[in-house]
Amino acid sequence: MLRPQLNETRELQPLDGFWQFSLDGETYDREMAVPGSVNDVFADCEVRDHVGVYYYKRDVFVPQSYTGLVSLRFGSVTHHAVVKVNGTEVGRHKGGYLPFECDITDLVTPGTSCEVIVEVDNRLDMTCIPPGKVVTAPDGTLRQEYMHDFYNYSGIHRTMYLVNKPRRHVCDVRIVAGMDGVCHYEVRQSEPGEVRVTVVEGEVSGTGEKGALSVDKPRLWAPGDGNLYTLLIELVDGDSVVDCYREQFGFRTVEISGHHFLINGKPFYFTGFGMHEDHETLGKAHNDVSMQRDMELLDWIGANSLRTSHYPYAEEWMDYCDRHGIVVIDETPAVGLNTSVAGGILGSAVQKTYGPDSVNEHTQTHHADTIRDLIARDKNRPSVVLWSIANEPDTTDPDSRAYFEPLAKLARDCDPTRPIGYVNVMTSPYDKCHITDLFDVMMINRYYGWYVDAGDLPTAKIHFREELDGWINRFGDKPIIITEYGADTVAGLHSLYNSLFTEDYQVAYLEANSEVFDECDNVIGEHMWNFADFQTKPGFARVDGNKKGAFTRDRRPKAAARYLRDRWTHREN
Ligand code: GCB
Repeated sequence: MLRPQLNETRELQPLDGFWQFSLDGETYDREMAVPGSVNDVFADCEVRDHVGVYYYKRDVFVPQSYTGLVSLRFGSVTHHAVVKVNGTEVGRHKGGYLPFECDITDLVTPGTSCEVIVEVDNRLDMTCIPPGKVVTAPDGTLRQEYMHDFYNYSGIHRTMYLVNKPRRHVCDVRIVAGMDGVCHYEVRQSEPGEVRVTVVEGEVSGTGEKGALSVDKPRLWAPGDGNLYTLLIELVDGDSVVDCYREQFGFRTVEISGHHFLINGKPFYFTGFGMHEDHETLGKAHNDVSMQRDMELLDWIGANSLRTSHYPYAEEWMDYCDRHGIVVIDETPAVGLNTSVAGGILGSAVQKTYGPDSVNEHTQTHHADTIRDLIARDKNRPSVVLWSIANEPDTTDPDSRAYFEPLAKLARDCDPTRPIGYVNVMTSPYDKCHITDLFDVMMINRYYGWYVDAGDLPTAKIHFREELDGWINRFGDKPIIITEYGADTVAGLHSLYNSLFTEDYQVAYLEANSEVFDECDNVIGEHMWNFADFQTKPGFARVDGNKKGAFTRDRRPKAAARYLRDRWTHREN
């Protein structure tokens, strides 16, 4: 899906700001800022603990110039949205982290205003990605249960726009551009007609919906070097351009050779983090300044990459990574497909993961939608080098194969140009996992020295080495990325004895893990869990959230941040 754009033929207007807000759709007695998570804003718990639907309302002025196709475009609404204009439903969307658009052309009159209501439902059930379950408490109120380890923030999380585009318009473009300087493109337009395409910086043009343009001696997009080009697409009618769209792309190749992950033919070693969109008060809402701060800290610490754990991040993140040469493992919101995992890897099996009352064919259908939509959104981004189709699903159950095989195939069909993977959980080791052979890269989350062998780093190292050997022996010479390893750490807590939860232990833990990575040629990347402390659902295993950050939630460095900076800024890639 293309992002809205302001240009010669298109207009847009952000609808950020204060909306009227209601819990019952009748009494609008509060206001709520957009974009924002609703949960940490109000001083009382009524909104925070509300399980169900809530309502945003405002009048939106449609400018006189909006005479084309007028739509409302949402970056993300978590988790379900029903959109109404002047009382008529114009669209609904399931899934909290991907964009959608509602056409409102026939319901609005340019030069007048209309009433927009967005009904947001924060409930997760087993057909959702991520899945969850609503239960009724003894006092009759509802509780949301879920199996992932981050707080269920909800709301209109990203900027929404009022958009005007020409009736004949560019619907989509797919660009594949490698080191050879050839930009293959395929444009989809709303109705047939003449198409002109130009690589602006390369000064080469062509015509037709599909073709290839060659740029002489292209400046490659590479890690740390976000060289971007612009493909200008013009829909032509006689002498006039009826629509145009500019899509940025980069010339680069990604491939796997043995255990190497090659970017532009050179082995790449991933340093960085699994992250979260998570901040005090903002919750999961996108904010440019907060994001920029995170990116600056990534640069300071020597991270060359990140994983969008555990859902697609705002498009602003992806733009930034494209521009700055930050390598991205792009993940769907499929987290928590595992009944034995409740709150990180703690917890015990309550029921079988795959089955009619649990993760089922409806979950799989929606999971497929998220794969399609994620790839549709990010397919032209040079920063994205690998699709992660799930985090820590249960893959010990033989039924996991029937669930994942079609999804892996779908991801490959949607994008034959990038490798695919899924992130493996510690409770599904090499001898129990039923799906790893379906993927190109082994991504594993391991907590030796924390969830197992806690406090005993010599034993942790032995166990970790044994497990890595096991993966290589069973699945052959494939790349392994350690997508999570970490230890909860209270900033400011110290000990001479490497006691758990201290900054000293976190550093010792990282040292021990790093030693194991450095001995194993197949390990081609390390993403520490997590970049920063983040909010989780309440539970005895979490003291005001997950504390595995290299930075605190307000982005102050722990000792671990300096350790990683030293390690990562001194390594050659
Ligand atoms: C994991 C999960 C992550 C948790 C982490 C933890 O394996 O992927 O979402 O936050 O463990 O800290 O327990």
